[in-house]
Amino acid sequence: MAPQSRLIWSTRQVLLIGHNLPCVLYQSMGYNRNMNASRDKMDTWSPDVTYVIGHQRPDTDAIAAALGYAWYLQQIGQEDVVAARAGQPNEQAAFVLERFEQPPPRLLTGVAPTFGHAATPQKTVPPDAALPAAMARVAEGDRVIPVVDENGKPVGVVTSLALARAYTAPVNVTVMLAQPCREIATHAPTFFEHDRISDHRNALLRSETDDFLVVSATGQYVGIATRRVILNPPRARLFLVDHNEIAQAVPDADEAEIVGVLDHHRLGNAPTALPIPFVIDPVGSTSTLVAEKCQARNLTPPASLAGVLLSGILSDTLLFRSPTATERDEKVALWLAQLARIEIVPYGEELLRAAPGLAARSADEILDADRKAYQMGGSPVSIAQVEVTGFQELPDRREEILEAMQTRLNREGLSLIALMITDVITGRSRLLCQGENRILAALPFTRISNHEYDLEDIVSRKKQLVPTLLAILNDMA
Ligand SMILES: [Mn+2]
Repeated sequence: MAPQSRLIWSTRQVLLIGHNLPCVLYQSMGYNRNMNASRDKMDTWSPDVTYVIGHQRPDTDAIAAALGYAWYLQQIGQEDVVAARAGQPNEQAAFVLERFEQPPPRLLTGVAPTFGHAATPQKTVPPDAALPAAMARVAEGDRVIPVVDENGKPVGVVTSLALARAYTAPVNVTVMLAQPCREIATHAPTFFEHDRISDHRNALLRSETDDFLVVSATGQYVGIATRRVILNPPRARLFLVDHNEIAQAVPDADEAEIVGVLDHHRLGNAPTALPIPFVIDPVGSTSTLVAEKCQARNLTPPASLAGVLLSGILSDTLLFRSPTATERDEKVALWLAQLARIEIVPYGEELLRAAPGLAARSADEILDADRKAYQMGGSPVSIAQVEVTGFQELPDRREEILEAMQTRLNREGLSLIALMITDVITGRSRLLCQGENRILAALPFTRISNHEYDLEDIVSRKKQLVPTLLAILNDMA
């Protein structure tokens, strides 16, 4: 038996499994084990599928656009397209899925290539098999032969080098041929199939091994991953809808292949290796763009999908009251409403009321569900937005929310943190602010009380509030 191989790199945890030959399992470094364990088969991505996926903390438009555009791509003949989501749909999006009896898009919690993606399920030999069994595998072209016991657990690998040595050893040929594989099996570095390759890349570059064993969470043999494939693993194929910035995308999107973008937000995408279809069109919602694509191809979405797309438009445009709404949104919404047999105004009011309000949520949830970071005149600024149906719950929660804002201001070293509270029924907003006094003093809004301002009919963060704050902070810089 070969000497036990040394640990090539330090790990937080090392497990010993197997019985004949100790097999070292390298666990993730600097990576939350619980999070890893929750990455079960359910949300493992496949390299053969294109995922149409919206931004993190999906709202109605992100969910609707993913479902709608995946359907569109399928209709125009693209195979293996799946609608996906980067998290739990918000309450309004959940209301829409239930209202139109649509299953939610497939959840992806991360799209990093894992050892499972790099593994090939090469044929194995049992530990007691005689050497010719392994020799036959080499003749078939395998470089290493996994030795796997009756419980499906690998006990090592037989390399062609080890076989060559056994065959040239000065022993009786009959004895040599009867030797069991386990006796010449050597250790191979072993990884869990759900471990991210990028967490181990540096260690892999330093290792001298070319072949690695990959096992399931319970230690069962999954396959062999070669260094060549590990260093250039299959990537998840993502078509981004309703966002284009990697920072807002599903975790590890920087390790995926972005195959297209359909969006209505500001441009903030990293360069791609290949030319891709990339559409940013400043209409009221991405659902509008999806519906227009269907119209251009004479495709009629089924009533339920039309209802979902209509919801995306009504949600993002606040029933066309937002300054982001365009004539194109209204026009395509009429078409969808007809297909879904829905009256726009009463349904739209019902949809907007499906937002959870302030009373039902913690201050942390209210602040962090939809918060975006900006640099303004060199100062770090964070702006959250929450939709409500009336301000009646605000006085009760005001002090608690302001305290939670102060915590974030200090913790994140911000110059300003703001919470825009938008009444989607009346189309008016309030603003809660914490930050440097010189900034608060320069705010051009009517002060209602300490740290609270009346934004009147401002409802759009990106089109109204951000440009106003940007002008103030740029002036100060
Ligand atoms: Mn949108």
